[in-house]
Amino acid sequence: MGIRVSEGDALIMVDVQKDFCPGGSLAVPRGDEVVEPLNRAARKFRHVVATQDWHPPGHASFQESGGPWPPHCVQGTRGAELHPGLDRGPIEKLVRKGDDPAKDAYSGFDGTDLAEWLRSQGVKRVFVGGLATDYCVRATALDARKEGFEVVVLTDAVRAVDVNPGDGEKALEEMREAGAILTTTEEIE
Ligand code: VGL
Ligand code: ZN
Repeated sequence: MGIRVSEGDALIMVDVQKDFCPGGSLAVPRGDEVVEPLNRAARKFRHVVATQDWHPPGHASFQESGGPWPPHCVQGTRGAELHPGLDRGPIEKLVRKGDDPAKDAYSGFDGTDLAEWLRSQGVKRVFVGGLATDYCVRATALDARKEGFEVVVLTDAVRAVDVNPGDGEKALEEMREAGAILTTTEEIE
């Protein structure tokens, strides 16, 4: 019943950054728990992408600028670094987004060359994990569908902010309705 990973597949590890993990400025509850399943999954893929939320100081999404979030993932700061436990070896491409001071970009496809790059590598299907289920994972998975990729969401390798209880579950349901397959890293081989 497993899903077999092949050449035309890519793993997208969304925003596994210090600021989104316990101790960070926008900590996702148990956010660090995505690291181990993502490291295990990454070994199976020919293509691994890591996205980074990458905001200039005073970004529009920060509360000081009238946005919803505390300052986080400011370009060049420790908090914007990938979680130290995340294996760098398998990462083939780093995608930074959210660098326009005036607008937020939750999706790894928003304002980046990710779709073109994936197509140039012959990728047809993307597996998505990381942080946070209800924001950047959701937006990245939905955009991947819009860009014509098959999408598999790794539910054991995502964690939600859950500003409102149930947001994470609702986001998973939305991704499923958009055609994403929900599975776990245990099911891929
Ligand atoms: C994210 C809130 C603000 C995320 C990024 O990576 O899910 N959430 N910026
Ligand atoms: Zn952000």
